[in-house]
Amino acid sequence: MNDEKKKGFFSRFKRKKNDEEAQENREEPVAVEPEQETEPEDKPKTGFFSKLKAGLKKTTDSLKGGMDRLFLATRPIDEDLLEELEEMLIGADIGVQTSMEIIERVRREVDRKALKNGEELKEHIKKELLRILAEIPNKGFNLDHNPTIILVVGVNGVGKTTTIGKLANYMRGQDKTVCVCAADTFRAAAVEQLQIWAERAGVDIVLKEGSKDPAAVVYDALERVNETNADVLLVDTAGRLHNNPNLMNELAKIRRITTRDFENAPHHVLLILDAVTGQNGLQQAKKFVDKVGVTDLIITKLDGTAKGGIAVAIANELNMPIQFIGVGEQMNDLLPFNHQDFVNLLFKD
Ligand SMILES: Nc1nc2c(ncn2[C@@H]2O[C@H](COP(=O)(O)OP(=O)(O)O)[C@@H](O)[C@H]2O)c(=O)[nH]1
Ligand SMILES: [Mg+2]
Repeated sequence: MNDEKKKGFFSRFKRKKNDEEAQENREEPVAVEPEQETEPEDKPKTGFFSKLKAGLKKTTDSLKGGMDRLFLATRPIDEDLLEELEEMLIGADIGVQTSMEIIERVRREVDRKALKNGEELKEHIKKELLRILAEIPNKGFNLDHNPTIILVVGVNGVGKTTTIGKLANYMRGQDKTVCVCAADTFRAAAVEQLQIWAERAGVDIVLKEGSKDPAAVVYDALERVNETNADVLLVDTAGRLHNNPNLMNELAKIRRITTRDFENAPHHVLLILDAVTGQNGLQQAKKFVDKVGVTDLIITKLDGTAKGGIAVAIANELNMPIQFIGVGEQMNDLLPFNHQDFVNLLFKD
């Protein structure tokens, strides 16, 4: 594990404690069942890696056939191979733009005879994907502000409420006191759903029975956080269609309210994206980025798609860091995103 990776990992949840404790956090990012699996030798034995592996299984299974054909030491790099490679990358939903970018660079390497065969090509592709992900500006998902105010946004059904439940649980595991705010007042069921998650995660919740005014609920939540000195406030929001101007105005209003009460708030605006929706989600995502000042991404439902490469396309095309990924519906199915683990797993032998 190199220093860059360590740094990225630690900066996600910077704590003002000593390194030893930080190391403990790194060992157990989420409480997961240990599994009987062989992990790469350079990996610490944590449930984290096997959970990631299980979450990406559909994608790795679908990539495997192509890799077995393409990445062979005996296979010279010619036009046929590059065409198949492009197909494979686009098939994994890495996206046309990102795939072309990679192929372009591969061609350059081939031209200067730096790549001789499929095996070397595989290493090069991994390097390219890592470069793409590493070049995305990323301040890390720190919770340094007291309180840290986090808005969670995205279209309907992408997994906002579920992810808030998982995040609340995760942060509690980091010894943070968390409060969640039910500002999706659009549907009554949304409030109930968040209540269930808050109970599961054992965190405080602010809601307003029968209210149709999300800003009013947020206002109450800010007051509560002030009173209770909670470390983190997670605000759930409604996710009607991205092209509904009212939703964007509502989100902008929520933003303003938090800024008025707390310096530099909101400290994170998390855009939740559903991996199953693939490229379609990307167009919608751009609207949120433009309109509500998204700072970080969380990609959900990676367990439900064979096209997990979408994570790379999304991060690259939005030029935004992915902080977590969702790999299931349970509380522990949220993993801090680490691009090295992700790329290594996609291109594992
Ligand atoms: N398989 C899977 N399902 C998920 C994940 N995240 C959320 N879901 C499911 O997606 C559906 C919509 O989630 P919800 O949180 O209500 O979305 P919201 O409308 O954005 O708040 C629910 O059935 C969740 O259980 C994930 O990472 N994997
Ligand atoms: Mg919801």
